[in-house]
Amino acid sequence: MIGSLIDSASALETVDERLMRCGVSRRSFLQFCSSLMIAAPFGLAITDKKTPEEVAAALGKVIRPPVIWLHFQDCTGCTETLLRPSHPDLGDLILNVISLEYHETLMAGSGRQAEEALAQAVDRYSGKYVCVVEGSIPTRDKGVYMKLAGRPAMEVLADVAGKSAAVIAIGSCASWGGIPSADPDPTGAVGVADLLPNKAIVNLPGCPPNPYTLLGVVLQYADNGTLPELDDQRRPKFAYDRDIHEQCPRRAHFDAGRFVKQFGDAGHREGWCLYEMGCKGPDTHAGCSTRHFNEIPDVWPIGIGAPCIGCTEKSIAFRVPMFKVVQIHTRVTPPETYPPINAPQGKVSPLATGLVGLGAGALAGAGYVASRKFSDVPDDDSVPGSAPPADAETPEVGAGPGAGPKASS
Ligand code: FSX
Ligand code: SF4
Ligand code: F3S
Repeated sequence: MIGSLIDSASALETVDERLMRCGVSRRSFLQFCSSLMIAAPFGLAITDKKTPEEVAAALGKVIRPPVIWLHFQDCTGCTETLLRPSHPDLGDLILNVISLEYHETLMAGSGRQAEEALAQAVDRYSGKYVCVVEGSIPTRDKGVYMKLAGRPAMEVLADVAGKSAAVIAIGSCASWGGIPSADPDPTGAVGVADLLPNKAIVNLPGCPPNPYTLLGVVLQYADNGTLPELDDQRRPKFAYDRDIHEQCPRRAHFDAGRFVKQFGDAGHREGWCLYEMGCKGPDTHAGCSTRHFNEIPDVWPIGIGAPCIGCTEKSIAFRVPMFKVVQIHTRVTPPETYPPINAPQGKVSPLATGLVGLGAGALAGAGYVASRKFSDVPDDDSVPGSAPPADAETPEVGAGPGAGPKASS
C-alpha cells in the first residue's frame, strides 16, 4: 500500500459522478470497461470481474486519480496511442476517468500559464498524484540538452516525480532511454528509474505501449492504493509475463517452417511467420499478440505484416539490428498434430455439403500423420527455420503439414 486517494475525496469526484455530470453514455463506459478487461484479464483487482457491468460498478466508485504528465525526449506517440482509440468518444471518456491535471501537449495554456498550472497541481495534490513520465531524460553535460522554463529536465523530474505517490514511466524512452539512447546516444538519455532509484516506479515499455495497460495500473492504484506485481524490470506482470511468440497468430507457420523471405513475397501475402525477417517476438515480452491497438483486430506490428522489433525489451529495440534473427531460447515443442492452416474455400455444392463429415474425417486423418518436430535434443538452442522445407517459397491454399489433400471446389 503506497497511499490512498480517499483523503482527497472532497476535492475529487468519483468516476460515476463525473460521467453523469458530463453526460457520458453508459454504452461507451461499458465498452471502455470491456477493453480494460481484455488488457488486464488477470493480475489486477479492478478488472478481476466476470462482466464489464461488474467492472463498471467497481470503477464507478473510484475517485478519479489526479495525474500529472511530464514530457521529455519523446515523439508523443505514447500520448497519441492513449487518445486515439477507434471511437472518438472513448478518447474523451479516458479523460473523464482520470483527472489529468497537467499535460503539456494537451493543455490549452502555454508558457508562464502552463508553468503555474504545474506548480499548482503539484502543490494541491502533493503526495497523492500519479506522475506519468513520457520520454527519456538527457543527462550529458548537466542535462543541458533539454530545459523546461529554464530548468533541466532532470531537475523537473526530481521535483515533480519526487512529490508524487507513484511514478509510471510510459513508453520505452521513459523506461530506459528508448530511441534517444540508441547509439551514439548524444544526450546521455536515461529512463526514470536511473534517476530515481528509490521511488515506486512502474515501467510500461513499448513504442508505444498499449494504453489500457497504463489505465489499468492508474485505476488499480486509485481504487485501493496498490500497484500491480512487477517483474525484474519493473514491468507489471499482468501485461508483460508472456512473449509475443507464445500467442502469435502466425505461430503455426513458425512451427511448420513457413517463413517470409522478402517483404511482398508469396509467403508474406499469405501471412506466414516473420522470424527470418528479423521478428523479435520470441525474445519480447508484451501482450500485443492478444491485445491489439485502437480496439481494432489485427492492429499491431505483426498483424499488419511487420516484424516485431522488440520495443518492450531494453536489450533489443534500437540495439539489435532490425533484420537480425534472435536465438530461440525455449525448447521448441510443436504440437504433435496440426489442423489445416488454410481452410479450403470456394463454392460448396449440395453433394460436398453432404460429404462434409466424411471429408473432414479424411482431412483430419491425413493431417494428423503429417506432424513435424524441430528437435528431440533437450534444450536445443538451434534456430528453427534455418532449413525451411523445399515448398516454403510457393505457398498454396491448403499447403503445408497438416493440410492434407487439396480440396477441389
Ligand atoms: Fe518513446 Fe513515447 Fe516511442 Fe514515441 O513518447 S516510447 S519514441 S512511441 O512516444 O516516448
Ligand atoms: Fe509470430 Fe514473430 Fe514468432 Fe513468427 S517469429 S510466430 S511472426 S512472433
Ligand atoms: Fe512492440 Fe513488438 Fe508489440 S515491436 S508493439 S512489442 S509486436
